[in-house]
Amino acid sequence: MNKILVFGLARTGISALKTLKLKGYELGAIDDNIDDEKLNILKELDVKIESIDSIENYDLILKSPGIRLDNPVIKKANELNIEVVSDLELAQRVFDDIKIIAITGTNGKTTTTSLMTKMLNDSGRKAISIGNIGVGMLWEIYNSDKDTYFVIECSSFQLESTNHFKPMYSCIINITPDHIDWHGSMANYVNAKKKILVNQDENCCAVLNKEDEYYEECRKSTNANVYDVSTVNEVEKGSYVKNGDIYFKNSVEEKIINLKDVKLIGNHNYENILFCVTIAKLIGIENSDIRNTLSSFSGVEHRLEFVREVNGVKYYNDSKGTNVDASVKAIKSFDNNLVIIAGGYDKKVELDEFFIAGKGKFKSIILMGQTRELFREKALEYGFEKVILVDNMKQAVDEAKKVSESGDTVLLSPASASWGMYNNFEERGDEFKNLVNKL
Ligand code: UMA
Repeated sequence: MNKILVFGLARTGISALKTLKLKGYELGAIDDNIDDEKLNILKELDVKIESIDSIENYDLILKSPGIRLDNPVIKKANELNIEVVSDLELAQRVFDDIKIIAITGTNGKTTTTSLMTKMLNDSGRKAISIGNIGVGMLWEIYNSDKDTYFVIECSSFQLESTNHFKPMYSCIINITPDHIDWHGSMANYVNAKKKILVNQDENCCAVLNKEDEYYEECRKSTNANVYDVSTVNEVEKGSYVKNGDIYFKNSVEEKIINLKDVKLIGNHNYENILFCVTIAKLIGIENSDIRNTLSSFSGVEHRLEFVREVNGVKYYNDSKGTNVDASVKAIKSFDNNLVIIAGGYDKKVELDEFFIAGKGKFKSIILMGQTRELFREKALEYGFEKVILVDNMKQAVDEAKKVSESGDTVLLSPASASWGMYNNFEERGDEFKNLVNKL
């Protein structure tokens, strides 16, 4: 593996090029949308730009997650038997013996990753959050000390292009329909997620959600030492909620904290916490340190984020609600009188659960983006009458202000990706917050 072709020149690609250059690899780069900025970076790094006709000169291709497997370059690489991997896989090949806590799941990845990192840091250990959380991982690892824990948020896009990835600790928080447009089927999506634990052995630990539909399937796919979490029932080995307290049990049951002392709210967040508690205990973090972190951690931006109260109306930004399940979890965190803003890029998933969760809660439904007509049809099918279609976020916020009254909550939780209107959910959430702050 001496000659590496880096495909995609954004966060993943640039982070990789800088690292691999210093590590002494022979490098080339390729991108379907090359521009002056990218060319300048390549010039600075002294890396050659390649085309689809010159890929046979390389031993391996590093694929950025946003490039589909049916991209012509990837198809040609497959024909030529050139291995194609994501940065998850490459990180472990380039750096020996790194301490990886790999976290995946349809929802809760970012919260769990951030909380895990904070728990490690608060206990005096070195740890950073990398991966799908927004940070190209190779450069971060290169610049970190050897004893650092790398808490990696792993997307299905990154996991699907791994072959030997073997983290010391893995977590699958939950698996519900998402990215079906990308993976082609639910089965393919589940298989991508399972890649986080298929190579783990008995020296590794996998933490799984006992209440998840795919729990058994995941459990059967790994040789790791498995720990369970559940907010519903006691588990034999792992973490659980019982009578309002969080417990961890390996051989002996230990009470960790009462839920009243935990800052995050919502059952989905309690699940996220149980994953972190389990890993923390396995690493040897003291209960008092775990408690300190749980009583101070208030969550991440764009996830059920309170923005402001205007004339008695509370505005929440849940732009990270990029799929139905994430938005259902957000909706369940409120009682009623919700003015919901939804819609965006079409991921070809069923929308029913969104409206089932909104029954008796949605006062008005404001819809935007590519999926707005699909949402409207479903809303009418489920008997909702106040449905408003808008063209952009400004109109959405203006309409929300018009239809809401004191005591209501306006919630942006689109149940759709932001693509088509924005580059990412952060931009969408930022625009929402700016508009709300100007009301
Ligand atoms: N490109 C091509 N051909 C293509 C597609 C893209 O050449 O067919 C090029 C583009 O011109 C661009 C680069 O590839 O230069 C973009 O690659 P990318 O989309 O993978 O962007 P990165 O900045 O490297 O971001 C990726 C993740 N993006 C995706 O998975 C789509 C980021 O996740 C991640 O934070 C980052 O790596 C660092 O690890 C974002 C995301 O939206 C947050 N993830 C999805 C999600 O959470 O739902 C999975």
